[in-house]
Amino acid sequence: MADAIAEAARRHPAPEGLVYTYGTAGFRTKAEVLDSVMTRCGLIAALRSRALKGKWIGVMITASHNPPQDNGVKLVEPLGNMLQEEWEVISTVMANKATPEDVSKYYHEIAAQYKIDLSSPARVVVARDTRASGARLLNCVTDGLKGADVEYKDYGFLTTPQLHYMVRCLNTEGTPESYGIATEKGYYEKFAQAFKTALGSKRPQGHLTVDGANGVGGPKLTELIKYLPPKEEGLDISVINDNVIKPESLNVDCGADFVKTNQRAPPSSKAGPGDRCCSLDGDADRIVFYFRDANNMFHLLDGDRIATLVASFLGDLVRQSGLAESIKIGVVQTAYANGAATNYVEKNLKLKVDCTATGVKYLHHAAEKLDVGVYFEANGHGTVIFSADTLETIEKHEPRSPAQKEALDVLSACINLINQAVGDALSDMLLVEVVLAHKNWGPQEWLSTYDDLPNRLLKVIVADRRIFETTDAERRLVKPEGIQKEIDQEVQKVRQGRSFARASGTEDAVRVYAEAATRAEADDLARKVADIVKSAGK
Ligand code: 16G
Ligand code: MG
Repeated sequence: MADAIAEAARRHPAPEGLVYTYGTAGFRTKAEVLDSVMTRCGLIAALRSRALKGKWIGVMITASHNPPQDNGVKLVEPLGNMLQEEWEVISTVMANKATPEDVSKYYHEIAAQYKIDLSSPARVVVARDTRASGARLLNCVTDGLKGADVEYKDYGFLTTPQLHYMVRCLNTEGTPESYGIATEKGYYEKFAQAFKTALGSKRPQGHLTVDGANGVGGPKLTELIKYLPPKEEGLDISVINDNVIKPESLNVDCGADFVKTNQRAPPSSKAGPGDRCCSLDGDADRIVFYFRDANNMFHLLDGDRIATLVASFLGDLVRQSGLAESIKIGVVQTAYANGAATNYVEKNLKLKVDCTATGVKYLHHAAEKLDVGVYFEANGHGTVIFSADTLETIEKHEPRSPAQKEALDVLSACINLINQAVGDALSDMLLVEVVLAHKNWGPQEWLSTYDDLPNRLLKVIVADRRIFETTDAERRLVKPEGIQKEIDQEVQKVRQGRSFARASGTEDAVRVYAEAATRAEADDLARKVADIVKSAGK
């Protein structure tokens, strides 16, 4: 009998001498060397679905904020979360098999090891961002899916969070946990309705400019706007950098990563002083806000700010609903969170803060242990998740006054407005707008809640970044030996100093972060620590 698995792999041979790794955000590299990886991800998705009794598994073709010539792929678990770590390892091994026969052999080995019935149904959903290479790579994926005899749905272009949403909807259809209707229209209707209910009688002030990074988020937002209340009654949005016809402009001089890294607005932005602006990344799972003040000074409102804003609002709602005794809110950050943000959450909001390693899956995992887990990376990835018990408590709660009822209604609407499958720039954007409208705040009031400590992020190129091993949520280096002590000594020389170095999971470099009481001290500390890393990495 012909071996359909080997046949699929043969159609897209692996380039010689390349090593692939399923990293923090899946496989991600130059699009031209990804064909074989895509086909094999199709095969892995088939195995994963069969291992989970035919549940829908997601395959997203995207390279997020990377340059236009890159691409990537990530797999999505049935409830919309990221692929289990064990399967990341399996994916990595599969991606690095040399020959079609090796691929087929490994496919059958995994099936045997996990007692997977290869004749049982497998279901997979696929979507992609707007990169030029997407169509070709999609064909590579579907060749894998056909080889493994998978029932699949191709949603065409979607944002990453929309794909996560589809996966969760398909797997919960017709159950009490039903997450929504698994169509784009279903997505827009769900979030638009929740936005309207969460706003209640409040109206967002002024105008919001949204930078779509010339990626898939732009056209999807334009679609979403059609479902939102008209701008006279709701949110007045203009979308910029939404040119997906020119894929070479993706993430170029625009998008969340550009704004966060350069600490300035995209050059194309025409927003005036005090106007709220936000930028999505190339696959719209990340968002940062910003504005210019009356003196033309640029101010960034990043993931830390979204987390503090949302945590404080949810805290108020829980208290006003009479639920303060039964529901505890916690905030999850990474070491990149500004020290002032951490301090504000602990001292002012009086909420617990957890710190995890970098990467959405680590934060998500930590947030799952909380009643209400608000998790955001400073770079703008994040969302809020509510435990099953908490959802039940909220649902069963009998308000004792009209004020309690009003707060409870807004809280319930916020739960629907938040994409709990994964951090979603569009959903996060609407949530921020709801909070600002309820607080009657503009960006200046939002910024005034606390002052960020000046900070600096540097990238150090070393011979082999893998020699840098960390502990304590990446805040301390255990290897190379002795260098943490040198870093500590530098940190002690500046006021309110904090610094750490960690190997990047997405680039061949070590990242150094430093913060201190003044700009000069932060810059100086970052430089010193970068020097320590450089000499240790020679
Ligand atoms: C990936 C991660 C992001 C993390 C970043 C760190 C996901 C979806 N994305 O983009 O969470 O902040 O990597 O990059 O998990 P780095 O390791 O190069 O600093
Ligand atoms: Mg992204």
